[in-house]
Amino acid sequence: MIVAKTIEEIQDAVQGASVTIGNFDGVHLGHQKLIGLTCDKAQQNDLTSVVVTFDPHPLRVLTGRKTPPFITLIDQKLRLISQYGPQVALVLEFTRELAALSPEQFVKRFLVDGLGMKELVIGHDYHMGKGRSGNYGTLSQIGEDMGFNVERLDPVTYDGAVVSSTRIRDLVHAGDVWDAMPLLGRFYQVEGEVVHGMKRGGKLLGFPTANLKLVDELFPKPGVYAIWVEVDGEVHRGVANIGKNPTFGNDALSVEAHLLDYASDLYGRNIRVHFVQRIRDEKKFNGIDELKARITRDVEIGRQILAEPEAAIRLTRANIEKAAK
Ligand code: RBF
Ligand code: MG
Repeated sequence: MIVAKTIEEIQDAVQGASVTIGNFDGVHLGHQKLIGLTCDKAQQNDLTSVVVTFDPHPLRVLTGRKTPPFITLIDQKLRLISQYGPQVALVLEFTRELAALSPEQFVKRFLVDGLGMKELVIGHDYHMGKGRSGNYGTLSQIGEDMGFNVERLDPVTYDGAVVSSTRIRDLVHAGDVWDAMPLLGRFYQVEGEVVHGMKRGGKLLGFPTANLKLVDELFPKPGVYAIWVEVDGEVHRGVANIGKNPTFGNDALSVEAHLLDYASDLYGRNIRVHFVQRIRDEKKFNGIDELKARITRDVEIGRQILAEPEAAIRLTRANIEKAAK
């Protein structure tokens, strides 16, 4: 997948495109289906498949606020999008000037003149342009004038409710990572660099942890989780604690992973943490021995949860395949 930030970079390579456009936060089942259909239409009509998205997220620019925390950061989003097969991702810088364009202006400049768009695939609730005035109806009309076809997909539902970034954010925020998994088609994941923590874990407790460098993204609510940890493409079992370590009274939130059966230290390395299931709330213990005993139990529970890796991995794959249809 080619990643471009401007039309100029790809204009010569893309002469005729099948396009889907959106924020795609989380690259969830609904997004996966949009991207899949965009690729199918490209193949059928001899076009280039292009995913158009924005960075920063329009909400950040338009509200000036930091909330909500997003499910995916841009690099992670692009890596996930690439798994669903588009040839090009165009990441347009979202600015107030861009937001002020009418749908006609935006579509003409970027999608029609820029990419030679012939097919546009949009989600059921898609809106774009100044005052969000571009919707399925107005875009179809613009398409008739400018020579492209618009297809709107019905919402993807799971368990009787629409799959949406908001629903996934709420689940993860509540710690319900296991329930977010089928909506994402994979476990909820965060990635980042391992930084130096409080140095208590290994020596004092006998459970060394890799502390993630925190960036502005969505984390499950404080508590203990069974996790998979990816290090350089290898997958390890682990348990994570998210919280302020009330037993020791830290001020700052930390996200730390204790890897089962893996002893090397991970400082400076990049790891990806997949949250499988929530085990319990974080607690203030009366001393180190009580905390150690409880972590020992967490590790046992973690092993049980992760005992069937194949089954868990098959489950995420099945969801991805289902979404691709
Ligand atoms: N610290 C707490 O104060 N309360 C907890 O309930 C708690 N649970 C933990 C569970 C696991 C599986 C791990 C790895 C750590 C936990 N910790 C908890 C964090 C512990 O205090 C921390 O790893 C050390 O203080 C080193 O930073
Ligand atoms: Mg640590």
